[in-house]
Amino acid sequence: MNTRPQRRNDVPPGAEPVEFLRLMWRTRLFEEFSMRLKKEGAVLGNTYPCLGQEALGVAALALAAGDAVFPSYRSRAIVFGKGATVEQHFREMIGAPEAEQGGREVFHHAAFPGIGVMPSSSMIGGWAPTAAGYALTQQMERSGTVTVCVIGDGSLGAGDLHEALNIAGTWKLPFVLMVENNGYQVSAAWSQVRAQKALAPYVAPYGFVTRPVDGNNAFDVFHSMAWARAEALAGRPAMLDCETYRMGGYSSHFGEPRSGIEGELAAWRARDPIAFVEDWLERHGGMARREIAAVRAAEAQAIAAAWEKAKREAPRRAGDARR
Ligand SMILES: Cc1ncc(C[n+]2csc(CCOP(=O)(O)OP(=O)(O)O)c2C)c(N)n1
Ligand SMILES: [Mg+2]
Repeated sequence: MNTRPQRRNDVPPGAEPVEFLRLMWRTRLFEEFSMRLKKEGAVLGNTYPCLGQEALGVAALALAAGDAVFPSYRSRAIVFGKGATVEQHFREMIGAPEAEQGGREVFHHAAFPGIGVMPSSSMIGGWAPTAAGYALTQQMERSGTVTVCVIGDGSLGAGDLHEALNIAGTWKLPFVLMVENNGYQVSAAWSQVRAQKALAPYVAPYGFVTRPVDGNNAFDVFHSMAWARAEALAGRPAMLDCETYRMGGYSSHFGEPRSGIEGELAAWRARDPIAFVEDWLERHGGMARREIAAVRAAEAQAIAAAWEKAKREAPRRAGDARR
C-alpha cells in the first residue's frame, strides 16, 4: 500500500513560489501579532502558533476551491492558504458582529465554510469523523472534490480518529489525512506515546496510500498534496506524513512546556521553512534580497492595517478583554 515517490524540490507547475513566501510570512507575522495582542490584554483568544510549520499551509495551494479542509488548531497556514483573511481572523478574535461565528467561537476553531474551511474541535481527532462524513457526501454527490483532514501526531491516540480512518479506507472516500508530525504532544515526545515516529505505518492498513513529506519544504508539501488529491479522487484515500517541528511554544497561555530541547531546536531552526523558500527565490527565482524582504514588510503592514480596521468596526469590543 505504501507509495514512496522521490521527494521533490522543483517548482510545481501552476504555482508561484513567491506566493508560498507570502502565505508563510502572513501566518508567522499574524501569529506573532495575535500573541502580542493577548499579552497586552487586547483580546481574549489564545494562539497556538505553528512557528516552523508554516510550509504545511502551501498544501492549500494544491487544492481546488471546492475542496474542504478540516484544520487542527495549529493549522493557521492552511486556513490562510484556503483564502481566509487576516481581517476575518481579527473579527473572530474581537467578537465583531460581522464575524462568521458572531465571535462566539474561540478563533482557532473559527470556520469559514464558504471557502471550504470547516469546523475543528477542542477534542483532538474529534473532527476526523465529521471530515469523513463530509467526504462521504462528496463521494455520493460525485462532486469531484476532496476533504483534507489535518491532525497533529498526538491525535494517533484518539479512538475516533481510527473509526474515521477505518470507514474512509473501507468506503474509499475522497479523503486526505494530513499529519502535522512535529514529534510532540504538548510536552510529551513521540517516543513516550507511540512505538514509531512515522504515522504512515499505523494508517496504511486501513486502506490508505501514504507518502512521507518533508514538512519544512514548501515544494515537497505542494507536490505531495497534488499527488494525494489525485489519489483520493481515484478512490485511494491518501495520507501525508509531514515531518516538521514546532519551533515555538505550545500556545500563548501555556508557553513552552518542553525542556531540554535546545539542541534539536537549533537544528530545526537551521531548517526554517521560510528561509528555505527565501534562499530558493534568491538563487533560482531571480529575486533580489530587498525584493524578498519587501514581501515580509508588505504582510506586516497589511496585518497592522487589518487590526486598525477591525478595531474601528467593533470599537466596543476591541481592546476590552473583559467582555
Ligand atoms: C480527546 C482529547 N484528549 C486530550 C486533549 C488535550 N490535548 C490538547 S492538545 C494535546 C496534544 C496534541 O498534540 P498534537 O496533536 O501532536 O498537536 P501539536 O500541539 O503537537 O500541534 C492534548 C493531549 C484534547 N484536547 N482532546
Ligand atoms: Mg504534535
